[in-house]
Amino acid sequence: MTIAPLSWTELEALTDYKIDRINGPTNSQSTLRLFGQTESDVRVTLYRDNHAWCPYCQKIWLWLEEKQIPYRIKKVTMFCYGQKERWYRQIVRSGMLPAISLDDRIITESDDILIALEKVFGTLGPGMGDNRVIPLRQLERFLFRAWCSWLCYRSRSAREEKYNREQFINIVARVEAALDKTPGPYFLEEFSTVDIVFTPYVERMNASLYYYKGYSLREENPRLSAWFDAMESRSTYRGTQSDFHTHVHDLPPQMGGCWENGQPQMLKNKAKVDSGPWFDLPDVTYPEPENSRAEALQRVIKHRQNIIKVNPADDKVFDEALRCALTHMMKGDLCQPPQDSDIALRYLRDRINVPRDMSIYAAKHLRTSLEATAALAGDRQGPEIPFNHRRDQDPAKFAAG
Ligand SMILES: N[C@@H](CCC(=O)N[C@@H](CS)C(=O)NCC(=O)O)C(=O)O
Repeated sequence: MTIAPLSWTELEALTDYKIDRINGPTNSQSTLRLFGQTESDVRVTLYRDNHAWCPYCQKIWLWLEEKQIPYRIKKVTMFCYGQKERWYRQIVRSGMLPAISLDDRIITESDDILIALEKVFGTLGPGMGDNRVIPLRQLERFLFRAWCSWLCYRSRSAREEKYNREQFINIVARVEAALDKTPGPYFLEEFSTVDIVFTPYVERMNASLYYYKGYSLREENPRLSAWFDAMESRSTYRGTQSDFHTHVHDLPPQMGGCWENGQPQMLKNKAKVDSGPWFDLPDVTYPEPENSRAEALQRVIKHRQNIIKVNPADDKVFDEALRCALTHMMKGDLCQPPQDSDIALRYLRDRINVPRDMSIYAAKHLRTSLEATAALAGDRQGPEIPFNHRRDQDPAKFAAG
């Protein structure tokens, strides 16, 4: 039995999700963070990408959040998503992200930014130049390069694929050994800049190797697994954390390609990331917050006009289909969508961006309901997600917020 779709007014009544973007937990929608201080205390502006995707931006973002430095956020479009804003080119000619303005001085390059911030606001544990930190920063770069060699170049033979995998796993063993040197879960005695430096790419490695290579970094390495769990105990990290689907489809245009190895485990993992069940993925372990459905609902309601406008389906058809999916998400009962809305629902399922749009658990619920509802209409997939660019996600098509 299926139920009738709720109206937008009825759906609105089912969510009271609200966060304090300025002083509340880390979130990707803020344009000002004060941590209980006043606007006149703000000395820093962070320029970061609209999609909360850029790994080097995540480094600076996390650091500012951990140190609770009041700052403003200005969002900029990355080349692969759309047109770079002219005003940003006037500040940073290359258009590269991140940048900060610190007391009106523009600084680029994420490591230089951290060093400049440390000089003014103090370090987070030992600083970037400390001799406990430097070798670990180097290890992070070794890991990054081994990951790129395995993921971003097409192997010419099974032997080469195996070699690249082994090279990566050897460096992971060094990371495990480094984590093993301290009694706690972090790289040093306490949480520090080192954990921040490792975070962006280790998160992206976990997602991409699972999907393109059938290798589960987080599950196969106990110390890294404990490290991820510890990171997820921090609301700062949770606010910046992305999910597998977002990463695996954002990475190819940024990295110049990501190559599948076609092995059975890889194919299974890929199917799960693309079509669910999303709750079975090894991308998150902290307990799900009670309000994650309400969060997903609130975020869709807020942007529903644009979501409907950019969808390939007729507006009226998709409006009803979307309400069916949201009704399913909130009530748990299936709701028959209009004929031929399968493509439209899967188009949206594939374009939820975490954490830009919502948090990881909210996205899992929304993807699940979009898929369950689409399955009632048919088995057609939406248009393929582009591999060389992501202009299907051009922020210019969406209202700010
Ligand atoms: N070495 C630089 C690398 C920064 C970088 O590669 N940024 C990329 C995004 S992750 C970028 O801005 N690309 C231009 C664009 O995509 O618009 C740093 O550490 O800040």
